[in-house]
Amino acid sequence: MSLELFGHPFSSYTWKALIPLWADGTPFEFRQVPENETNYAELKRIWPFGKFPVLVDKGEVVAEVTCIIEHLQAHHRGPNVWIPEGDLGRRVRFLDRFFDLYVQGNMQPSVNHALRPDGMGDAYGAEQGLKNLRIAYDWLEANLPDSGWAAGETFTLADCAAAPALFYADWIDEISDARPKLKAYRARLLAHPAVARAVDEARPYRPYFPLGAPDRD
Ligand SMILES: N[C@@H](CCC(=O)N[C@@H](CS)C(=O)NCC(=O)O)C(=O)O
Repeated sequence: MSLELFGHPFSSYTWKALIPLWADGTPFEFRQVPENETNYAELKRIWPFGKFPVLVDKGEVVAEVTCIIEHLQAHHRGPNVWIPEGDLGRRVRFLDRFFDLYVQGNMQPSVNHALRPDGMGDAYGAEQGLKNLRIAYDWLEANLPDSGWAAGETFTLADCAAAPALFYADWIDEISDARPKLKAYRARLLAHPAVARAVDEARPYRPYFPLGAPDRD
């Protein structure tokens, strides 16, 4: 198989790569890490940071999931246009950065704090992250469209980033009825077939969630 994806079914950034692969019907081999020692040793050989996902395309190593999606669009084009041309494409790229940096980036300190050994956490960082996550929620509530996807009518890179970011962010700080547009957008994302598949395939791993997975979704 020419395409291999190293990742984990519960990992948010792995979802971001799986969603476009599945939505396009692109064949690939999934190499789960870190539990599979052979796969993990191979991942660390090709990408010494050991972070995932990483795509390997006939020997070419592509890290960073936004770059993976750009690579898929350039070399394994399917029915979806992940990054359109022009102003729409620039909006898509901006929103992709927004979901990675301002949503995932601000929820991650809470997860890190919970994962660290006693006395080694960063309660202040977690609290600051939560404060900024709520600012990100407010920004999205004010700037998301009432229907469709993050950047308009088509499902793009921005939505691939949004789906895992909002799925897990809601577990850390629930998106309440006070933010109806954001809540409805998250629900539309979870109803997308590729996202629903990611949610289902991650289900067995929910006990791993360090803050305790809520009984919803
Ligand atoms: N900036 C990277 C982030 C990748 C990342 O942080 N992945 C997490 C899993 S969601 C990971 O590899 N965690 C394990 C580790 O840091 O060793 C991307 O966009 O691909």
